[in-house]
Amino acid sequence: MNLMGKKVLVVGCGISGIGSTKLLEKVGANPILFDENTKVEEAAVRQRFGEPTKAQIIIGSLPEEIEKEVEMVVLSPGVPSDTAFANQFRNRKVPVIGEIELAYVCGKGKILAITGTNGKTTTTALTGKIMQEYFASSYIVGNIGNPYTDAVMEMREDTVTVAEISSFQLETIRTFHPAVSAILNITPDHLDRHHTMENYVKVKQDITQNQNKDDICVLNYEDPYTKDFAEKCPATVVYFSSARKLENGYFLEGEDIKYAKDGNVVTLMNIHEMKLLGIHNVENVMAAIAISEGFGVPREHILQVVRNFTAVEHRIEYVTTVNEVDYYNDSKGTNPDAAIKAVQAMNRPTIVIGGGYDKDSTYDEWVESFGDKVQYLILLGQTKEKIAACAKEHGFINVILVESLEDAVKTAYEKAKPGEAVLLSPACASWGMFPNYEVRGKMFKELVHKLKEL
Ligand code: UMA
Repeated sequence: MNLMGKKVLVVGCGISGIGSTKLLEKVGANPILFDENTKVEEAAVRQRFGEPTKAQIIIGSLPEEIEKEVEMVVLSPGVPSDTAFANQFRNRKVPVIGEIELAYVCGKGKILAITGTNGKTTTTALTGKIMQEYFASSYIVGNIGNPYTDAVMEMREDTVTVAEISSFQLETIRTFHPAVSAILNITPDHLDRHHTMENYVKVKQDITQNQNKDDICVLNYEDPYTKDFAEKCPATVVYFSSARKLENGYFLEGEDIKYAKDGNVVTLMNIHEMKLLGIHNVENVMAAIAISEGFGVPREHILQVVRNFTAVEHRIEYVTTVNEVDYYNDSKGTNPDAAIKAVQAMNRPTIVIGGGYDKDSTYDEWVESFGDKVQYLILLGQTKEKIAACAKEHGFINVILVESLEDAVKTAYEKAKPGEAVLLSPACASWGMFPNYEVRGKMFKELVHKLKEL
């Protein structure tokens, strides 16, 4: 794509918008960075560039004369692609792409791309580590928190990029073509953005849209949406399963992870050799092994990295112990399914801190998963009343509503008995109270560490 001299409108002044603008300047384009939120401050955005920029920054509304001159639009993932704003450009035949597509067309090397409702951060981090310790040049990018565009200028022909790709990012790909893709699972999430489950499933499957049979797509045999997708998938499918023996693919049998080819089975490792906990992490590990072997990395190298790999920050992350109570940060538990997995991973009475931004999720299954394990549910944010009503319907009455994360931690501290656990696992996005789940998780950890001073 020749971007030289092109007037490109970049929408969203977050890390993707800044990454896209920097990259566009470096490849000779003429970017204009735009954000609809009037609370965004131009000076602060310029500071976040960390280097001088000639790009014009517009906050609030876009002047008509600029709108008319735009030759291409790059959307940040948080900007929905089906809005009147984006459509006015499409109507004028102005290409509208996303940050991932921009990075892909400007980048070099091979891409391994991972999506799914849950587990994608851990799988991406693990696959990335396997690649980083094997190849001379490799990057871990995408929804994990490192904009793909930031890495592009450093890329070489032999670079291997491991990308965590969200459904938001998949809305605006066009030629993005991973050598290996993975769809780990699909459960309801982001329905406020994608409107229907059907749309959400379709957009996840779009990760394979430019793949062919020379490429690989790793799918979860135990998830109906991903299992059935094999029939339509344009790539060669490799399955993994945590629940049954497969004729071909990676599977868990007893405590062993095994691989079968045409019914010939070899044992790869015992799950107790892993430092990661929980069955969902066994699935993430199997997916990472499948992706890496599919890409040609030797098995022994892969297994060595798996054995040493520890949990990702904000994903059932142990924080500390105060008064014999263990505190866990699962701020990345931003939907009910992820939050259920966190409850399941706890092996003692637990106080859960939840609630946040409303994504039109339902919380019944989450509350049902509490059983006798969850002692109290402390709720904050936009969804607190909705979740409290749901808990009541299911007969769970130990619900406490609070106004802030600080109050939530204090309340949990007061209620917790020695030997119990406190788990921040909100089942909701952080938006509204925090800019992202990382800020929420970091604040939780700070508040927990402060409890030691009481
Ligand atoms: N904005 C507009 N118009 C809109 C919507 C947003 O102008 O219609 C502006 C906002 O005012 C804001 C900016 O866009 O200033 C924010 O852009 P963004 O939301 O795309 O945020 P980034 O900082 O660029 O971060 C994005 C991802 N954010 C989202 O998808 C919401 C990050 O994923 C990702 O790590 C980053 O790109 C790098 O790739 C976060 C996330 O919550 C972690 N992802 C969701 C999830 O995991 O569930 C999908």
